[in-house]
Amino acid sequence: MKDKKVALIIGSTGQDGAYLTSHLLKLDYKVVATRRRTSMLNTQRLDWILSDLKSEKEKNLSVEYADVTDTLSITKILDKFLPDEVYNLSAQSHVAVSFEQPEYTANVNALGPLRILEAIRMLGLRKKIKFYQASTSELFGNVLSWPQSEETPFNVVSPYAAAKQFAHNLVKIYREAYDIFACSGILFNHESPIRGSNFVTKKIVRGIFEFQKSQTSVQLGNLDAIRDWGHARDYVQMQHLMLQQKQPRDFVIGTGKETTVREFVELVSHRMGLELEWQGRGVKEVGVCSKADNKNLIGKIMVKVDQQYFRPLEVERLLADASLARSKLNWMPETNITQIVDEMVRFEFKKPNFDVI
Ligand code: NAP
Ligand code: F7E
Repeated sequence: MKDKKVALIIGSTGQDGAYLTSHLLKLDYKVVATRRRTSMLNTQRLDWILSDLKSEKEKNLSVEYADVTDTLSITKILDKFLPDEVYNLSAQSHVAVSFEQPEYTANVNALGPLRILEAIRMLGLRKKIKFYQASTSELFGNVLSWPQSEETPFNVVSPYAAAKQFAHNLVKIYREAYDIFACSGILFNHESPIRGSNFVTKKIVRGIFEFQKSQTSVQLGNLDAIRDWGHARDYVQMQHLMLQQKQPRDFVIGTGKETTVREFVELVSHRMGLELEWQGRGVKEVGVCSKADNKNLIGKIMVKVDQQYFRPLEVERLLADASLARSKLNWMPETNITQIVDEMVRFEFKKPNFDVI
């Protein structure tokens, strides 16, 4: 019998890590999934997504401590499990937080992948391991052309993106200098019910859910930012497909559809049976409830703009051209924005405050 492939997922407790772990277990991989030592439980997303995979999980999943700021832990885990595929999904992934903690962000997002690639090289595993790096549409930053493809020049505007650009360049350098099968997925925003609660989509879904219950308003920053939002479940399939190519290369992944933060608020409100009217401008803008079954909600402020959620520099508009992924890997996103909203809202009603321990 052929041995199972072994995949190491660094950052398995995050949104993508949980979906990818589930996807690879279903594809009959042995999965080594890393978690960080934290003072409270941090595996609830992984546990939730694997709850229907009990037997695969017991047989084929090993959850291990590792941290990309700790070279020894990375070297040890590579040496112990000798994986066929390594997915580096670890990051300080919040763009606004990267302005508050630029050094930490660079340590995790830039030096983290460096430590992994060097460990692969120094352990003599460069011919065995295929490496995936989680790159990002934030590399396009203050974008220089629309829509953005693999050919679009980068123009980063945050410490997060600067660190990710270092990692992106490094992947190319290790591929060319040492012949390591290494590639980067330049992924546009992707969401899901298990999106971290301080990203705007989850914050909106949770905020409007709370408004319905207790009439508290949700405070947001730039309502006019435009994003190309897809579903994490669709995007992790692409991460795996990228490592099955004959030759390593980087791909842009997105839906090719634009939505503003404001429109996302309207979609979520509508899905919850509410409508709102926008009043005022700039930091004085509010969204006032104009339709609801519960008449007590009408006239109440659902959404407030708050200066503290604006960033020192903003990525205003992103839109993917993922035609290379479509033609070379036969990949298409399966979930549209209305379905994403629907899934996130249904989850919030079933499991309010899921990630709050
Ligand atoms: P996420 O939910 O924030 O997950 C990040 C993961 O990295 C978590 O498992 C986290 O552990 C782990 N981590 C953080 N610091 C670490 C360290 N020092 N050592 C080891 N692990 C560490 O992010 P995501 O949305 O799943 O995104 C996955 C990757 O794709 C990230 O690299 C992100 O930058 C990138 N990306 C995301 C998007 C998107 O829209 N989601 C788009 C483009 C690129 P804890 O659970 O303990 O915090
Ligand atoms: O912001 C605006 C904000 O934090 C989206 C990460 O996964 O995708 C993500 O980064 C937009 C921005 O995601 C609030 O200014 C308004 O324009 O949900 P976000 P992001 O910054 O696009 C990329 C591709 C990654 O790689 C990252 O890892 O929404 N916005 N009001 C707000 N954003 C937040 N977080 N909170 C607000 O209150």
